[in-house]
Amino acid sequence: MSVLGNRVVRREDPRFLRGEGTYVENRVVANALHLTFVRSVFAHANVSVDASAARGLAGVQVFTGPDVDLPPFGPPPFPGLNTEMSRPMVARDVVRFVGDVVAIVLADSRAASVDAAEQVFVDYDPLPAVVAPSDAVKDEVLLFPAAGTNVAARAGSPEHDENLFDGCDVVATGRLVSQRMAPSPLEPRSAIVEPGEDGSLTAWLTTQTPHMDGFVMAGLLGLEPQQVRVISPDVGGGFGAKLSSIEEFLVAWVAKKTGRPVRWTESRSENMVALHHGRGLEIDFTIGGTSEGDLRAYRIEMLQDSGAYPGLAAFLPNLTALMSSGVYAIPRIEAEGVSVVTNTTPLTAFRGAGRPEASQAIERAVDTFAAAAGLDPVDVRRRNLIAPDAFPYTTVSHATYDSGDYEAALDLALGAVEMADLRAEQARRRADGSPRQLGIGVSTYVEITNGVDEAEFGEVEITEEGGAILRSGSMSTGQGHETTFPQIVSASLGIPIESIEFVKGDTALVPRGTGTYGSKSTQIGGTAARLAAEGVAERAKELAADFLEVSPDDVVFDPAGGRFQVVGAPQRSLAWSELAAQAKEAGSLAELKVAEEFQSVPTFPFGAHLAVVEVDVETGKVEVQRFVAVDDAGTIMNPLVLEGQVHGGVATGVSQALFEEFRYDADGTPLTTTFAAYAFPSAADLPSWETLESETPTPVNPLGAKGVGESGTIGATPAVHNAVLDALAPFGVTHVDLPANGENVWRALEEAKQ
Ligand code: MCN
Repeated sequence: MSVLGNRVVRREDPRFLRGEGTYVENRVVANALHLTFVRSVFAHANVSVDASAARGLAGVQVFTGPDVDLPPFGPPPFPGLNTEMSRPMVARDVVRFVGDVVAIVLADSRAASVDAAEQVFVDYDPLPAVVAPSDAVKDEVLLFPAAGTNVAARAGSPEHDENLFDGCDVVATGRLVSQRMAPSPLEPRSAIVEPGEDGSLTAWLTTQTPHMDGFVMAGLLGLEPQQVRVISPDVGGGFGAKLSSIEEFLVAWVAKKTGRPVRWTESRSENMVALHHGRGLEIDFTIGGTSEGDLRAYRIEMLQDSGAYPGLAAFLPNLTALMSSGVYAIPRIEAEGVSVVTNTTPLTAFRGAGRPEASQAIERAVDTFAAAAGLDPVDVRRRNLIAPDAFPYTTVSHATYDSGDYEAALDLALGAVEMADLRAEQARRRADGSPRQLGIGVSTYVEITNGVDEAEFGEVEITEEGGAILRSGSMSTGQGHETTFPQIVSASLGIPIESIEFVKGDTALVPRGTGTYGSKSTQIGGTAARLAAEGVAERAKELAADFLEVSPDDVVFDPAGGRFQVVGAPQRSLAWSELAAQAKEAGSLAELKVAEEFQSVPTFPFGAHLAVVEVDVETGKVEVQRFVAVDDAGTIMNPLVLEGQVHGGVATGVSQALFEEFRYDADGTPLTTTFAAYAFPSAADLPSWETLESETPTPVNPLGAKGVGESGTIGATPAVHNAVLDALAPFGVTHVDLPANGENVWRALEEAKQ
């Protein structure tokens, strides 16, 4: 039986559980300079920097804006982003958020560099700050006066069809604010950059994208790409936010400038303001349909907070628009988005990136419509789901879904609970006026992985012992690739996974790669590994035929046993170890090395989540009592790893529904910069999830796999949000802000009373 598809225990876990992982910060470097960034404490101000006192300290060097001869860091190369809003690598005259870099301080120890940073005096002349996107869009206070606007990008079309809701008996409106979140990886960012004598650099980075970082770093510093080696060892979570950022490039610039190794590790509070945030999208929705429950039209108007410098988030409303139809066949959709800069931490991709927002909006919209029409929200969903025989299916929002069975996923989730009993218990509590009301919420979702048709690299090489080395351009920041990728190769070669070395995250050892984001690794990186393994098996068959002195047509390869067998002669066969030994002797071992690149269109994972919550209507406190998750990511490589991904994803999704929100005061001062103030949940705050398996292969890659790394997050938030509102329905509450817990629930109840 193939190892693929089995619950193989993660190979990397013993290392992590014993504290034996190797992170950037663990690296011991002789003679290193320790870097501390001096960061703005004002959200918007003109600044002048006096570094003379710090520069007078023994062993201390300081670089301020004018010292750093690097061009400003522009928005990523997505269409439509305003290029007049670039970020100076070190602020010169003006700072635009609390956390903007104003100076770089170097010393021989971390303590000395932190102390010296306190001797850098920054004179702030405060400017009015604009914090709310709804204020920024008025263009009264401009972050980039030369641009003449705060608008960083637009999505969709501003044109409205006056007749969009024609023929709708029921039209409902609502608002969804997908609040700003701090990605909060367990491991904050670290960078060590070591200059070589030949002018090259070796950069140890906590990153999801080593190859891209090396490429950008070389370009910025005027080096050839091959002069920069990026090594990304174990990474303690990325969640979308550990992409190229200015800090790592500044560490590299300083290392090149001083000729000494330079190291930097951010503190938790620094990470909370400096690592880019996620979400921050406001959506006003209108949904219309017939009184029987057929959805006919849907419109969303989006306002995206991009933070002080437009990054990936400024582009994300395009993705939200693309996925706006969700799992439903809606004949008319309009989506319009505006992204604005504000005096806050820049926003980027965060687990789900654009797709959670789409599903949060459509799933709230469907429940809002059902309430307005007096229909059961599950019935409305069922009535409008895209049928299983309709794939490939192109939505009016221009996404072509590859495969799916949305009703089967919904039925699976519903089948896990006794809905009649739950509704009876809910009715009993409503009738009794119990302070602890029950709510049941459902979401059915679809998302997009490998959203921009990317390609990934994979190479398989047979070792002289008959094991294999797999080199992958994908990167793992906790997703378990060290287990699942060798499983894929093992299934094609019959070499046990223990004998497959997995190499990733080092640009000197892996020639190309895109890294990890958009839950694309398995479908493209995994497929590249599979194709490379098959290529190796093909070549090996020819060598085996040579050694066995028969024609290649007379050799069959048995991938289960890892053996090359002469047809009709059971005693004549070669195992990998025998083949490799003979190939080595014959000087042909190098032939057993194949590199592949696999490119594909996106895939569309889907699922259904169901939440049962108890809401204390006196305090607003919400507790999740049950949570059922069906997440279909096509063919499953490893159910254990997949469940782990769903668990983590659901935790993030539930946490957005109930706990986390990054907040600022009206002046742009962040209020939630520690885990004491930012409600990041621990395992104790979250219930056990019930995950149910569903497997609908995609036709777009030979593995049949879609992505799963973000799915749990995308389905979970609206299920919990809907459940809380279901509990509050008898009180006349129709809207509660996220996180839908505590104060926000209490406020919604108070407002409804009035
Ligand atoms: N898998 C599987 N069967 C499938 C699909 C995936 O067994 N049909 C397995 C894969 O082989 C892989 C894991 O599940 O081991 C996730 O695979 P995939 O969905 O292809 O996603 P990526 O590996 O590209 O991971 C990226 C995704 C993203 S975008 C974020 S954000 C996220 C996430 O993964 N960040 C994470 N999961 C995370 N998990 C951890 N621990 N830490 C993060 O930072």
